[in-house]
Amino acid sequence: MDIMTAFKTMDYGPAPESAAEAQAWLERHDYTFGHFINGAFTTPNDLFETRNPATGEVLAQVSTAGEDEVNAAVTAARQAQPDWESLGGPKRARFLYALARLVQKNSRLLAVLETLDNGKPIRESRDIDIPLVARHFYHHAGWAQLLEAEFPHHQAVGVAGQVIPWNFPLLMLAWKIAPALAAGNTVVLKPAEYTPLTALLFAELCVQAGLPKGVVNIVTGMGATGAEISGHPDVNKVAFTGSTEVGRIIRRQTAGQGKKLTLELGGKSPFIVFDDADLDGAVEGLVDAIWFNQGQVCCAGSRLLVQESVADKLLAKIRARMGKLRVGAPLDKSIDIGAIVDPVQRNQIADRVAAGVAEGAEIFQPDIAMPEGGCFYPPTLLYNTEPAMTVAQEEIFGPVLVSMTFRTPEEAVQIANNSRYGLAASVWSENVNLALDVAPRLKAGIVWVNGTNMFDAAAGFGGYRESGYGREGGREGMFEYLKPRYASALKPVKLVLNNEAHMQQKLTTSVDQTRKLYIGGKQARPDGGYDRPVFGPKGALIGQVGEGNRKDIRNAVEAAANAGAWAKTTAHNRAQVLYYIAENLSLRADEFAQTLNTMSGGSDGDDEVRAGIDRLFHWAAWADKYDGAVHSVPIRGVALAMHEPMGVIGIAAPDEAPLLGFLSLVAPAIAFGNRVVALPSAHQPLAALDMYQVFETSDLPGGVVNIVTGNRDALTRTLTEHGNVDAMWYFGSSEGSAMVEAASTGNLKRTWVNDGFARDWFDATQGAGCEFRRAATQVKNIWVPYGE
Ligand code: TAP
Repeated sequence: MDIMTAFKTMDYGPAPESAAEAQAWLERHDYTFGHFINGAFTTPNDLFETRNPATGEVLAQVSTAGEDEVNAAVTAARQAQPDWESLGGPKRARFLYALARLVQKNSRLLAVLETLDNGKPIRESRDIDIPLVARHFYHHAGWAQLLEAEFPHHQAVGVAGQVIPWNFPLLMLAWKIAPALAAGNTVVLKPAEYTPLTALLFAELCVQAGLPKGVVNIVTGMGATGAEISGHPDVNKVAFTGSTEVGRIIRRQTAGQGKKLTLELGGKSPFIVFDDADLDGAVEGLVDAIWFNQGQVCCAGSRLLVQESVADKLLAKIRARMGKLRVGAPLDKSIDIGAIVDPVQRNQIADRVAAGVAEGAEIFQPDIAMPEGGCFYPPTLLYNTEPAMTVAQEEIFGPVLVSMTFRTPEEAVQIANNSRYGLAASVWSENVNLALDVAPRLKAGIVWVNGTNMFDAAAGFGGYRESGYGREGGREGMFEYLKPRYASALKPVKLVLNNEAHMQQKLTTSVDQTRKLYIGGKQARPDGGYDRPVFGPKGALIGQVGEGNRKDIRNAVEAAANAGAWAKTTAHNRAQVLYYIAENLSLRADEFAQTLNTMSGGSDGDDEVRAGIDRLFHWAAWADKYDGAVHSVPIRGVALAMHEPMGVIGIAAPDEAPLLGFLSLVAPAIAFGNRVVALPSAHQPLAALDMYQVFETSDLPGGVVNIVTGNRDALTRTLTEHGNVDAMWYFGSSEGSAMVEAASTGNLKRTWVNDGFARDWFDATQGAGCEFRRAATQVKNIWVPYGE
């Protein structure tokens, strides 16, 4: 083509990136790879192929790790961990810094290899994925440097088992490995079967960086290999990114194993366009939201919600823009949309689109050139859809935008939140008041205002609801790889004489007072109409409490859910109520001490009441001081990290310190705006129950704290399985902890359990440390770029 013709047509010419270096690297390895265990590659065995999805050609053969290989990797990580941790943060920082430098030095090779293996456009791997990988290692070199000062009283968790998906192979590896190493953990990581190559190249960089043997181990394989890692008894922490379905399996598998768990799962993120938005800007935003990485992005803006008055105009602009998208060879620098990772995925996308059309959605696909061969799918718009349709509820995980309309901001929020997911959201409006009013109301871990898909190592990433829990990046991400130092020294809870056993005894004494349940701010008779006796240490009947059942739990959860105004009241008001509760408890201190002594047979009830009052003061003081942050992210604008309440928290209070334990859990929960359904100590419930009289006189709105007694294990299960409970805290036996973790899988609620260990509730760190603040809140990051 001559210059004049090119000028007249303004067509893009081909601009292919060379694959020669990546091919040479593959050739050096004879196109065959073993696992990277204890600092060296193993002899390849049990091979499977990894292919270039753009052409279908086989790139290399990779080994499948079975039980033996995973054992060897975990053993290597275990042996390396103590020395790695005791190196100290500043020395570990040097290694992380070296890895960051090596990623930068090899960035072109890494980008090309990523594009070959995954099919994503080289523009994205070169300009987004790999720079973010380097950024992640630099950022976490910083955390390693500052660890002792910034995370006092904490230590590494131990060996981290990490399983990642195929959509951002090296970036997900960086999100997992960098914080783990910074905190002093060692790792065993499995990349996805479709995209193992950059992880194997990264293993070589670990050797070049002089990383001690066994600190990083990479094993390849399929889902079964992932399951070997997540279920391994010697793995202390599991970090998983992938589908909600597999996340659930891992939650169930690890229940009761005492492992720390983070799940970064799927999403169906809303992209909300108000009528005053810059529509052209929003269209470009959509290109990034849903056609970035072929839409194979967990936080893809896959649900377009557009205000009805501008819907036709915006959809016309979107159609026109779609007609200009270039689908083609991913190594070509001028294409927008590359290949879908595998034919299995492409077929799944096609099936889901067909199902949407069958459900009544209308479809638009632009008339653009599609490559011949390879695994490609055209950019697609499904419109005239309804919020209840499957395509509006379930991930398609491809370049498919599903559009619907709304009339008012309230309706936009309602439709946006009508999802089991809660990963990200994007809000488009030129009215800052509107955008910043809507952002906090969206149930999502990340909200972008007039932007989308902005990521940075300094800002935590992670979801609400069934998009998983835990954050990756930032200070909050570091906590996921640390545990409090005192945790290693805890002793198992002492088994107390079970109240149930006493119940076989004949009731010979009568008591004059029966404590009721406390639901919605009112004392309530249990639904079943039965009471249960409470016995003193020598078997004497000392009181009766309500025999609550499933119905009572449901009523209590409903009351808690209806008390949502508590989250919106000012922190100052919440503090005042807590001060008032403390004051009213202190007026009745002697009476509470007497009840505690009667229940325990001891004489130190007054110590516990005093400590309980202090605890209430402590959390009253904190109510208006747990500030968020403004992250230092590389945009012209701000990323605001806000601490939001979890919502409704179920609390099964401990047997040890039955009043102090109860108050130590309920007080931080309500201080930060949560509502609570609490189950007091099973065998010493009376003092905690008497708190309802204190609550009633302390201006605590009805429904903020609800108390139900009865068969604690059965009530705990009902509470944990309840779909409207957002988090469950359990302090009891190891069996109970396992049950709670297993039963939480329904709505993937956050759990906080004691694994059967007793803490010292009188101790300031164990009974009121920073983990209470973190358990009571979740971080929402709101990105607000600015400038004309
Ligand atoms: P999954 O099928 O869940 O696979 C993720 C990883 O888990 C892969 O390495 C997979 O191995 C492995 N795996 C499969 N079954 C397992 C089991 N029973 N136990 C342990 N590991 C197991 O997800 P995917 O299809 O690769 O990725 C797409 C999903 O990831 C989407 O839902 C997306 O939203 C989500 N995602 C979320 C995020 C964040 S940050 N929230 C980021 C990226 C992706 P194989 O590769 O061999 O199957």
